[in-house]
Amino acid sequence: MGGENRKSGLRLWRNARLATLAQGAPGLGIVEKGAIAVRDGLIIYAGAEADMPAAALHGAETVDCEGRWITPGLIDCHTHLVYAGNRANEFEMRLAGATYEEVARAGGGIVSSVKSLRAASESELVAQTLPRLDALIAEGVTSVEVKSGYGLDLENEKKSLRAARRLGEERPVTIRTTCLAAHALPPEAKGDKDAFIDLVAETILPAVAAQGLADAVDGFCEGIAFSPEQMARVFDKAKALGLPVKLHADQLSNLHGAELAARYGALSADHLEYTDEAGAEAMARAGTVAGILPGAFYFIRETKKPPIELFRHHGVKMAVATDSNPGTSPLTSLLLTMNMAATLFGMTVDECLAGVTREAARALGLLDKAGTLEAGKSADLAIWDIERPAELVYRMGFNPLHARIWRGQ
Ligand code: DI6
Ligand code: FE
Repeated sequence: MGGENRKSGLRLWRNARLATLAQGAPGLGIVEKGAIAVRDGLIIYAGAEADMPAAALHGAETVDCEGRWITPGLIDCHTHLVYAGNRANEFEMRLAGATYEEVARAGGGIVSSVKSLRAASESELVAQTLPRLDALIAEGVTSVEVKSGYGLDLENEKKSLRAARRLGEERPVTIRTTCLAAHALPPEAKGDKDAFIDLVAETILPAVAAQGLADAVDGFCEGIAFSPEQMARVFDKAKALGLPVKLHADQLSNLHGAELAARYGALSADHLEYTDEAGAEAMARAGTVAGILPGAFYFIRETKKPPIELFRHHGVKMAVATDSNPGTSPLTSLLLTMNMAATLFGMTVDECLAGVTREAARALGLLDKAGTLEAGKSADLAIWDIERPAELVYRMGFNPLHARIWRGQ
């Protein structure tokens, strides 16, 4: 019996304190004397140890957590992790007084990362990205969204998405890919945004969809990028191809990107510094998650904060993510990101922790598989050497991860 259970991959983590983040549970869904049972990589029980169906677990491979806290594995639901080189030079320009928009208009910005990415092979891209992914994984991250958007032509967008998929073969982590071809105008488009949007909608998206390279479609709706009308064309095509959408919205100005995203039933609208009440209402009605990205706000020294209070008031779910990218958020710590969301935006500990677990899963369309400690979900766990969950948000630059479990391993 015991031997059979071992063979069937039955595993038990006991003597733990759980922050289940279970849907409908108050706060963090805390269980003080908890246990988690896992079979074949899926959670079959998460709750009070005393209530566990003990007989069925006889002979399970058991880990005594010695009172440590277990949360769902963390989820980074917005990254541009795949890129080549870096933009430390632009950081120095900005320190000397240039703004992010000025650097972009002077031919730096996203376009300089496009040059570097086009010059790199797929294997070089993977090799350059793995240290960033490893930094996330070291803090208990078990799922990561990865966008393209530095290729900006068919071959290089496909190369980026293939590199992103390969990350999930190189490391024990769930990767969700997003095609962000509508990120910036490449030099060869010679200023013709509409023609480039044609290329995205008529060539890049269909090819990427046909090859199964993207799980979703994103765009940058902004004065320095694409208009709401141009993004709508991209979204119409994404919908026709059966791909969910999301949007970089209202980051530097209010083009009503939040409403546009909501109109298309977007999984999430992200950044949102300039979103107004109509935008928050539209997102609430559509069930579009707000992706809160304090790393970019901090790094480009934005002063306008996203309207957290409006999101709360209207019941918009909030995810928290690194936005890891070479230009505006060279950040590979989801723990530090939570601290920023709390300190800079006034999000609570519970909101921050939900933002990197349950709400991040929702923002990726993964809530049925991950993001909470509930039976039926993937056994993605983070086990922490902490006395209380607030420590995960409170510290800066300290990693209390004790162990990380992905799909039961
Ligand atoms: N908004 C951002 O903050 C990043 N992309 C986007 O659409 C910036 C990406 C970069 O500067 O490389
Ligand atoms: Fe981004």
